[in-house]
Amino acid sequence: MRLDVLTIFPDYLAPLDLSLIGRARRDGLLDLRVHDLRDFTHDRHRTVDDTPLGGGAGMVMKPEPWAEAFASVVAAGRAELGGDAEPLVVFPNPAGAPFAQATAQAWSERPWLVLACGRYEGIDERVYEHLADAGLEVALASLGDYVLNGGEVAVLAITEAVVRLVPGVVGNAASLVEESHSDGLLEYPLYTRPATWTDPAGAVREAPAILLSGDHGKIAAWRAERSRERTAERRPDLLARREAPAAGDAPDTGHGR
Ligand code: 6GU
Repeated sequence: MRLDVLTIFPDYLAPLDLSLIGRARRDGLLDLRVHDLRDFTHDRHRTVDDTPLGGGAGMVMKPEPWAEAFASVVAAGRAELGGDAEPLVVFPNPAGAPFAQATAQAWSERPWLVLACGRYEGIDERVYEHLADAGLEVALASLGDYVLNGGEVAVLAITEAVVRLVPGVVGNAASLVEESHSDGLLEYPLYTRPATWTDPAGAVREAPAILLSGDHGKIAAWRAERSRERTAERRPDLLARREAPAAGDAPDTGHGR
């Protein structure tokens, strides 16, 4: 998979050299390039923002550096990936469609994502129109109902959620099957040795005996029950949705903006 990240803070993406993502890059499973948006400016101050037309607080990202950056990154990607490769262009944005596990799954099956980090109050709206008119597929994705200062932290999260689903990145693919959200429920509680543990306060804490029974059918049933119970308690919205999926629940898979 190829990932191009556009940002005015390339250093923010340094953690993508670490851990599982770093190993995927070194193993050739992930070709990740980070580009500095300011490299696509032409003035002495490398200006990427200006005051909002019509007035108001904060600054807006200028369209010209974005258009130049996309032209460059998309042309390079097409040349390197060959003939018919086309990117999905993702803008992390609190006003986007909710990014969910199904979004991560869909995007992990794509050959190429361009992740564009906005800052300040946002990006000039004409950039989105221009990209759509140029025939690019554009998606706005939100991590949740709160506001970050820019798209960089969201890109770290989206990249990790997506890349770990690329075949070969997580060594034991079975570990992706039963985790939280893979079936719309939260994961059951986990235990390891010692089966009897005395905590620092002196309390003796036993792991559930059924997990030591060796009866795999009973263990699976117990875990399914705990998943359901935990989801009802912590995320009743997920249970309701499983029973009656509503319009707007369908995670965005990359169409529209
Ligand atoms: Cl994707 N971006 C920003 N700037 N803020 C957010 C977000 C994204 N998701 C939640 N808040």
